Amino acid sequence: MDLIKDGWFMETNSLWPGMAMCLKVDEILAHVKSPYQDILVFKSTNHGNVLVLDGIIQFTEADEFSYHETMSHVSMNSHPAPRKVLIVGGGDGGVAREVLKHPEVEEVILCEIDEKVVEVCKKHFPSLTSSAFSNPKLKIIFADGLEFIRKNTNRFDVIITDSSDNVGVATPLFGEEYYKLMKSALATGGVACSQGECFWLHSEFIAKMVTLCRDIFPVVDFAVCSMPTYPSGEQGFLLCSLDPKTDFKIPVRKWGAKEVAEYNLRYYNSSVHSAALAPPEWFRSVLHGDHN
Ligand code: SPM
Repeated sequence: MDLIKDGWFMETNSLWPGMAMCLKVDEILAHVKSPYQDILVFKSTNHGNVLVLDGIIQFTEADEFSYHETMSHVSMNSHPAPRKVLIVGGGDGGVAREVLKHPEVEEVILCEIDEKVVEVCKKHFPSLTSSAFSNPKLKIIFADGLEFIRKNTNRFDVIITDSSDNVGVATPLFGEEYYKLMKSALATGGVACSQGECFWLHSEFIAKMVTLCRDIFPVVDFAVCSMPTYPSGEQGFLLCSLDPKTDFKIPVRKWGAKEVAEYNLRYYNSSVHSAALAPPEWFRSVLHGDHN
């Protein structure tokens, strides 16, 4: 795969046909093949260091906080007491960094399949990894996420699946079996949040996932955040709750100026939380199943 040409990294994929994100490369910092995927880290001229897995940008240092804060705080602040948290994927440490800001948290298990991702991110993304990976509440397990949750029942208050896209190594994390296993691994009233692709590009796929989840969980919703270096500039998150009373639009704990300062937030606050759950009209009909 020729990822870099004339000093530009170009991200093309059949998941976003007819478009490409290009970032100008300053320096290649790492390029290794793990047993699972091709891992590239480069320093870009304008967006900081960039993590690329199998040719797909996972994040840039310039906008990672949008993805990681939304995924973590929308799910965590939708649960009344999130003490035990499982992160599946997320070997870059971004979600762990955010989840560990919640004072209620007692234990976080990060289950990452690819040890090499953790190793590379420790070296090149200290702003994501350093606080989280030195926190005694965090335990990293190198294992297949689906196999790990299969062995756990009634254990976690929140499960966050921070996977790469629905191709290659992450595909099982988008299937019915995985969602049923998550339901069993969640404790009473548990909340699950998964990387949910992009509503501009994958609305049919999202509608299918929402239907699948509604057969398993009493409450299902979808949040979005702005991600300027992702195709179409948006990222979605699929949210499920075992508690029929959960309303994802209304955070259980309100985070305003005090928490923004205390937790060094750059994207999330309670207004952003509710806005993330307010779909545009055309997508609302997709979510409610009355699309053609
Ligand atoms: N911790 C960050 C991991 C990011 N996971 C990938 C999310 C999928 C985004 N899809 C589009 C990516 C295109 N660059």
